[in-house]
Amino acid sequence: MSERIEALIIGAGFAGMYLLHRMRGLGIPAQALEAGDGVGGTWYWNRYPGARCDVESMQYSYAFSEELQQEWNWSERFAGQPEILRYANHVADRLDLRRDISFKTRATAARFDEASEAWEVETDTGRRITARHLILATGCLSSARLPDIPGIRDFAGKIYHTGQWPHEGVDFTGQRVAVIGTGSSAIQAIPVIAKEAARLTVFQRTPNFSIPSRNGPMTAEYAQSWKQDYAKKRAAARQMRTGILYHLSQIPAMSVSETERRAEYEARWAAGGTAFMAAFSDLLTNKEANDTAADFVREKIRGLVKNPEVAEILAPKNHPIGTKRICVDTAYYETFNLPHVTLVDVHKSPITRITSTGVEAGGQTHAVDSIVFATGFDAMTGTILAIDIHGRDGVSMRDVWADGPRTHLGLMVAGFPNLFLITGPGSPSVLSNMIVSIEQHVDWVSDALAHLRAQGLSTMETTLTAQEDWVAHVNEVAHRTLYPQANSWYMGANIPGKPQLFMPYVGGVGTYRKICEEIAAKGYPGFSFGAARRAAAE
Ligand code: NA7
Repeated sequence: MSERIEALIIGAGFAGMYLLHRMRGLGIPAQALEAGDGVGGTWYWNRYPGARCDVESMQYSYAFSEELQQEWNWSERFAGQPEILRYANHVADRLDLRRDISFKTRATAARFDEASEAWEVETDTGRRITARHLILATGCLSSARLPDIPGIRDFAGKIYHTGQWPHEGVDFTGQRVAVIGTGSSAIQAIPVIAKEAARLTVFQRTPNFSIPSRNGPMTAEYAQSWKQDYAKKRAAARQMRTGILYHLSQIPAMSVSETERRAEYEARWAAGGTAFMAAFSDLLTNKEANDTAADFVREKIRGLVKNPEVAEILAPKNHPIGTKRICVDTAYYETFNLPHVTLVDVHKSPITRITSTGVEAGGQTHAVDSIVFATGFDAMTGTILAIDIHGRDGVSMRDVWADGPRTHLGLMVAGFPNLFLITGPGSPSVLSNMIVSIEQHVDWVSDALAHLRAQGLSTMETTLTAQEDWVAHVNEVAHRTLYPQANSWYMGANIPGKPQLFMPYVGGVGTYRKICEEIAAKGYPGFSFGAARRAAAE
């Protein structure tokens, strides 16, 4: 027997939680399914040592409730994973969300039934749910990926993935540890693991640019400067390119002297964080400008790492700075000065296999007790396609997206009525402050459902033409930037065989919001609606 519900939400991270809250406000019966046994999404799964947000705490939080944002106190400039998870749990308690969330339940398949105009959803617990609306709040980085290295199963020690970290934590004291990968997760984890491990061997395939976080305790003055003016500051952040309020320079890098440029980079390096990339207006569009920022960071790396050969391996040269997710660290480069930390250049010495005792690379076996895979995710599409979704005429999402994701606004897919994506491919999503983008998407979807109700409509879907226009626009805007020059997970390049196209929308959070708002205000051009069958028959 299938249960019936008006709106079914998949995922109880920040998107799923806010959706539940909005649905209640609209009087739309809704429930959420969550694979984990708690709320928090990304922050529930990514419990690796050093996991921390790279958006400042005062900005990485919900803005929809003045009470919530006034009552919560962050302890650090950049909150760590445990604190963000505590915040998520606080919100779930405060809004009494858990009663509508089924934990340890993963959606496995969803089929649109044309007769009833509803989604029939299957789960791994055997529960079946029929829902008028299906909303995928599944996150952009939730399908952790182990690389296809032969012999992984032969390893006699312990294997971990940063994105599926054991809840009880891991004590590496006295161990020989390998970390494979040097993306954001590894860059955060390596300095912390190095403090415990007896030996740490880092396997780097592609070096990444990282900016010091300058993290520290939250001061009462700084917190107050936000809290007393939250509404205004949040409104300003929503108009920013990244959804983060910081000083975004309007000056092109090459329009100032080298001395001025350096001074600006030095100031941003000293201030710390991703605002480094906002030092000049054209760092992501002009290669010559970008080179000046990249050279500056490479110079810093050479200054921080004592062994010049190791520094050279750590200095990224194969992509413009910022075209792979810029990392934010605490003492990452300095960790390679420690005598028990070794860097292996996988580019020169490829990993050939995992043996029972360690990692074999470049003809040498590195004996270890534990291997940490910090090898990333099947980003943006992996978790959506893990659900076997069939829309009108039984068409499969996996087929429709065989050459890469196609959406209208990252919100809907042609042929899949009443299926909404939160921060889907084609929206700013991972290029932005995720909570800002989540709130905007949830509000847009909630308004759309309210519109359906008010008009007595039962289905909403994007037209194919609107979708194809949006896909072309996303692509065109991306190719005006340097982003496509990197083999990044934004491009799907980290998954062998995954179609390569630039998935997030680089047009900016403010611009994107305006487009979405205009569409809603004009009565949703580019979307088609179906009248409720019963109403039509009457
Ligand atoms: P990322 O950024 O995808 O990083 C994964 C890292 O793992 C990256 O350095 C990869 O090198 C490396 N990798 C992947 N497969 C292999 C194999 N087979 N051998 C060696 N190295 C490999 O994931 P993160 O978890 O760090 O960060 C994801 C996002 O989460 C981050 O941007 C934040 O938004 C939060 P490659 O670059 O592919 O050569």
